[in-house]
Amino acid sequence: MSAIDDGGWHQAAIGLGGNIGDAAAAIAQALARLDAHPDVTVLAVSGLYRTPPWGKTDQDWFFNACAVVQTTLEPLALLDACLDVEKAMKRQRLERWGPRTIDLDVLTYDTITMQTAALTLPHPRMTERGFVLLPLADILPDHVVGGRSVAAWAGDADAAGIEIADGRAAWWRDRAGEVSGGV
Ligand code: PH2
Ligand code: MG
Ligand code: MG
Repeated sequence: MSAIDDGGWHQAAIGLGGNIGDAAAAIAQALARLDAHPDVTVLAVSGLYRTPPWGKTDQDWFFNACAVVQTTLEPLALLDACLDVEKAMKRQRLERWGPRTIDLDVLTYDTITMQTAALTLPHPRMTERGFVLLPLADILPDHVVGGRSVAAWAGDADAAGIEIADGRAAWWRDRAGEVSGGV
């Protein structure tokens, strides 16, 4: 598909979260690691959100944030870059939808829809998840997913309990330095 293989820049949204250890610092470090990738530039980061656990509710609250990145990587290569960040940070995950130190999910990539074993775009559950939609609406409100804007989805989302923990634009640059270890 030439829209992907043209060697140019593409815009993708990434969702980040965690609820083991200092998850806010882990999200910040993950963003710094992504930004340090030669083929990925972080363009915008949402506020840092504190969110009640979704799906599996008997676990700690999460920190969540979303980022818009510019990339020359194709979708599956961008997914690999995200998984590489999780691996480099020695991600711990106990079970599906359960506690984890850091999670990076590719949410959208340009306006592409695709369905493979490794990656479905847009992320199949993003329109049900307040912890994704509220932060994403900070930075990509007009982006259309499933026929509606992110802002419209966010307006209808279950926002119960979701709080902004840090609304400063550069919150992640401050906190990325709190965790040692290079890219
Ligand atoms: N991630 C999950 C399952 N549930 N709940 C919140 N609040 N935040 C998350 O990032 C999250 C979740 C699986 O990826
Ligand atoms: Mg996830
Ligand atoms: Mg994931």
